[in-house]
Amino acid sequence: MLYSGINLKKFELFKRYEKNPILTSANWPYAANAVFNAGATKYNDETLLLVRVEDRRGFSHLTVARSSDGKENWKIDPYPTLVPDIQAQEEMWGIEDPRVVWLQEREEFAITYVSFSKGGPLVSLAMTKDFRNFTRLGPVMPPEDKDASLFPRRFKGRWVLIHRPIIRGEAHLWISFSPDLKHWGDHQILLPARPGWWDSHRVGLCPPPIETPEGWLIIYHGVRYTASGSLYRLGLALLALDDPRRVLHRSSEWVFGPKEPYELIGDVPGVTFSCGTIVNKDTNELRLYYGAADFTLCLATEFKKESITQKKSIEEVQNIDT
Ligand code: BMA
Repeated sequence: MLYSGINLKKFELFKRYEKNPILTSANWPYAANAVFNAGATKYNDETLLLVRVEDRRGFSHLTVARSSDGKENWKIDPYPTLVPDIQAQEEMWGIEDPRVVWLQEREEFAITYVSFSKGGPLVSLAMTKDFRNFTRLGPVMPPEDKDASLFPRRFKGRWVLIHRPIIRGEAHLWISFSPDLKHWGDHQILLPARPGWWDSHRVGLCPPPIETPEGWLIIYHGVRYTASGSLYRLGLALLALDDPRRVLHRSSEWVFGPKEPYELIGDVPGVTFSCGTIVNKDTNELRLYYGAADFTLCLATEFKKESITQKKSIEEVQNIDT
């Protein structure tokens, strides 16, 4: 294990977009308190963000914003796109933090999101082909559970979900398996929080796993409690391509964290929290969309010449430990 200070002189892996934040409640076509933590995907040659919008009751819903370059000129749906189902008890206090994955086998997008129920936050699943009509498959994990995403395909016939239950006060990444997206089992801890480290108090999956030739790239958030609140930063891990239960690497340092005023001032200061990335294979660019201080939506791009989606640069840029 390398001493964690050793990389201090190395450059940053992500470069913030100079016009951050890219979306705020001031841009919204209707009244909103905050817009943040958006799922991201490509749809009809555009970048589509499924943005978490918090209203002034403190409840959240999801609204689509589209842009041809993923940076500017956002076209925002004039009304909420996916609202809590008031018939469904588990959505009574809103829906939050979506992760969007294209399932080629089913030819539809899967959206895992947090439903806020009386019993606490839980993981729900909805499907869509067009971001207009949604089919809710209902809760897939009971409270308290969040930060979930499917992998885009089955492994040995089973769908795989990464999620983050809180059990006995401990918050680790877990992995679970299902033959039908409904019945889940073979649960096990995938990536634990690390006492004493920057990710000591909680960890949770950020965007959906990204497939690379060397493995599934996982961007996760780690939380450290401090005297002035929690710090939410991002770290990396790599899972085996054929068996995502196998962790090949995990970065010792965080790769992104709150620094700019818009990340340090907001409803929850000190938070950088991502639910979506877009990988452009032609330009080798990875765009990370992230919520800043639970208040606005921002963009950072991975700007190393050799992408972090290539093994060489993962090892060069990060002092990776297993
Ligand atoms: C987490 C989630 C996120 C939020 C973060 C920081 O538990 O609820 O939606 O951004 O806390 O408040």
